[in-house]
Amino acid sequence: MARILVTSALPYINGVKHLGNLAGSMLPADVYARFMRLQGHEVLAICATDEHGAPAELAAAAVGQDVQTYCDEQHDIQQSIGDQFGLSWDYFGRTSSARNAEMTQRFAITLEKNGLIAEVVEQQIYSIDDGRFLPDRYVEGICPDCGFEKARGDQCDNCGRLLDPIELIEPYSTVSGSRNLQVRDTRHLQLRQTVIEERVRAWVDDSDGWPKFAKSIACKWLNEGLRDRTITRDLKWGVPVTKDGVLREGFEDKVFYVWFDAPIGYISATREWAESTGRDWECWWRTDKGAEDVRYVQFMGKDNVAFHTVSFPATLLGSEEPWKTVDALKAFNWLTWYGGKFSTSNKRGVFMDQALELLPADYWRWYLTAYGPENSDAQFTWDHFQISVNKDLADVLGNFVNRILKFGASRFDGVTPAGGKPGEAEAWLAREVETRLQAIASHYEAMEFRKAAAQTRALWAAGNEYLTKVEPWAHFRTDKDRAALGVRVGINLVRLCAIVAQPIIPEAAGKIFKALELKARHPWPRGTAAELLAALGPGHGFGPVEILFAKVEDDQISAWVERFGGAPEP
Ligand code: B3M
Ligand code: ZN
Repeated sequence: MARILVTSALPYINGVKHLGNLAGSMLPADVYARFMRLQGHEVLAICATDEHGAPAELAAAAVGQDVQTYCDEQHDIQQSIGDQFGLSWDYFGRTSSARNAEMTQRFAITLEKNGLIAEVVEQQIYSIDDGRFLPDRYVEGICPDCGFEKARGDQCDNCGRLLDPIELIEPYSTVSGSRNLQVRDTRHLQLRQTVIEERVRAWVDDSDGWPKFAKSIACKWLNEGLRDRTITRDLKWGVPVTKDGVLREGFEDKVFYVWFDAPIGYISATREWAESTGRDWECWWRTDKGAEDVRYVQFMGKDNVAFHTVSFPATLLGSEEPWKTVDALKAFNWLTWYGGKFSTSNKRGVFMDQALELLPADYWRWYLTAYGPENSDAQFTWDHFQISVNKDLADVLGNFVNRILKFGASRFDGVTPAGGKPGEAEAWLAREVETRLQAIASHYEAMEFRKAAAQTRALWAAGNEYLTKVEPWAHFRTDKDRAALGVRVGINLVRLCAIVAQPIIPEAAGKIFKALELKARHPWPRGTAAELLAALGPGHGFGPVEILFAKVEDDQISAWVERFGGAPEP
């Protein structure tokens, strides 16, 4: 039994997340955590809302709330939607917690002691009409690279380039729209990544467990050479910058940059989990306190990789303290909305709360795992969604489970019958079960979620194929033993199909277990296929299953296309 720490990129607080956010970090983290728990490992799954910085301030201002109230509300909303999606975090924290402020300040002080933080004077845009500096998203203008007219101060959404606000052409304030701006000097702290570059490089080179995609992104950044990075901002909302226990002189109106305190949130959230449950947190995070045998796995979208493979490790390694660093980092591509962007700011696409208004979580969990943006971008379209869930969930899984349970209930009174000798069909099925179970487990181990889903579906498909081979309904009158065997083996196969479905569609799996009069959760199957297919012997009761998955109908799809649109805006 291993100890596995799972974190998913922390969702920004600025509104309910869209399906792309879910597919690229929170959902695969949950599927992985669930699988590992079923394997008997001790899993700690940590997530939190990422609450600081310009995005939070701007989102609060847009709805006329003060930012603390806004964050309190949005945190609860995201937590509740996560629960409804079955995201089984052990703890869902907040980066605005007192713990996180304390840990962030402590890291900064340690890094400074180690010569890795420098105070510098920088040029930033100051708005005379707003009476404030305009960091990051507080300023927009024309992208110097591609000419896009609404490039943000930190990044151009059109060409993806990271920007410095003073590079924008014809900048204006997003607070007031004012163009009455100046470039002024302002004092900031920089993390001297250039000093620690070689250590980070050696650490990345050493990492052999990372999936290729994440590693290639990390290497790309390292090859371009690291730059010192400003880790403070002229903002009010964030972790205050302290020194010797008081606000740092000259930094009274500044806070740490959101990307400095957010990953530290993984640690502080673990600590809060420990404090609230009377557990130990250091055995998860300090290699001198037992964390050297933790396997730490991170999940995130590709745009977050640099922060997790370079900046955050620079913080951890630079502290010269024995912090646990990531062992395997799984990065995802984009889920696109008809080839275009899902967008929080433009409300384009389907958001997590809306998705649950349309269909239960398992439909989305299945679709986003089986067809997620894993090795390339993946396109969400309503048609593809409809075809996929109808086929996989209703036709393949639902149909198999329903057929056998219904027939068994009507002909064998809802009790697994005795009789019959396993033959060729059962031998074929046993081989099938053995290969699929092995494949599913090894794909999960390798964090290949689409492949794990495809093999899961293949096992369900084997169920239908088995029934076609043995046709218990055709033999019921002429050879009752033969029909009995088909039903008994079929029911055992239903059980296995539900067991392997648990990581992705836990609710449906639970319904099947209930119909089989079994407990709600089952560890990963162990034993030979023949044993597994005989796990429920004669005399085991079962009932009909509630409808597992209703088909998504054409008129539903038309209504949703109407409501959400069916193509990206130009
Ligand atoms: N809040 C999510 C994002 O960029 C960002 C992740 C932080 S992880 C420490 O979508
Ligand atoms: Zn651009």
